[in-house]
Amino acid sequence: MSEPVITSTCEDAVAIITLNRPARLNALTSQMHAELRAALAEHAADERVRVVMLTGAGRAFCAGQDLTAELPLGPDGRADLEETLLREYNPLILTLADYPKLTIAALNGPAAGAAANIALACDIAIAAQAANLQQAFARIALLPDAGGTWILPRLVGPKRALALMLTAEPVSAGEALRMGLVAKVFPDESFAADARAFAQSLAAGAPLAQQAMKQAVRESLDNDLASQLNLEARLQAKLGRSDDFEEGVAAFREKRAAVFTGR
Ligand code: T3D
Repeated sequence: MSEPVITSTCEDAVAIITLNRPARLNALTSQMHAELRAALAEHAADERVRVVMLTGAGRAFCAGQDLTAELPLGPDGRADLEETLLREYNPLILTLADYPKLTIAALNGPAAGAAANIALACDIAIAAQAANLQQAFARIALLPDAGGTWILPRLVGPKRALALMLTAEPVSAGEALRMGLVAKVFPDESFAADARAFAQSLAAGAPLAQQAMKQAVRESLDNDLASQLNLEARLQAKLGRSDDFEEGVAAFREKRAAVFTGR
């Protein structure tokens, strides 16, 4: 049996999945996809886990699809990339979009190709100063996949998205912060500890409210204002009946930190 290519740990409500092929800059293979699917399913089902953080071993987050792996071939003998996308990348992006816990992409270094779009599919991305995001696809005569053509125009606008795709230039951590692609940038030396502390702070939040925020933001992309106001009212009605709302208000009145249970 081959050695595992991801590691997965869980501590204090935070699960950390680490892509672990540092000599190949953690490039994605079928084996890595399978292990990633299994780890995400395991953490989704684990009641202790509130936040799942995805990061990379070594100096990179991930260099996208492994360009040295054997490609599936179509009947014409040419590479059949659709097969890989339908089998591996598309289900991963849809899993992240609907994931029942908060997801953080912790960019310890470069995120290139599909990896950049996997990072953007997580709920929030944070970066080390040395990290960058690169729509590297144009360099190998492909278009961005793994949801890149869907999410980038929504995040940065169609013109800027197309420029990032056409130039394939890396976006530095600082620029990604200014563009809103990442939420925080931490120093390289303390990144692992800072990322864990950030994940812990989110894990201390109210899970039902966090899930409702994810749902509301996602649905806002297709809703008009009136529908979105109704959605907010429906979701807030549910949250208002939660133990966590009572606890949040009690903690405020008692001037103490709230302890949320997700009920
Ligand atoms: O099924 C399908 O294929 C469709 C799906 C496509 C999805 C995609 O993700 S397509 C895009 C694939 N990714 C890329 O095009 C990025 C390729 N990598 C790079 O451009 C550069 O490596 C980086 C900009 C990410 C980092 O550059 P640098 O100079 O810091 O490192 P390096 O020297 O290029 O890489 C270090 C090693 O990792 C090197 O191996 P070596 O020479 O030391 O033995 C390099 O070959 C290897 N490596 C880097 N990226 C990949 C890779 N090996 C396999 N696959 C890679 N993607």
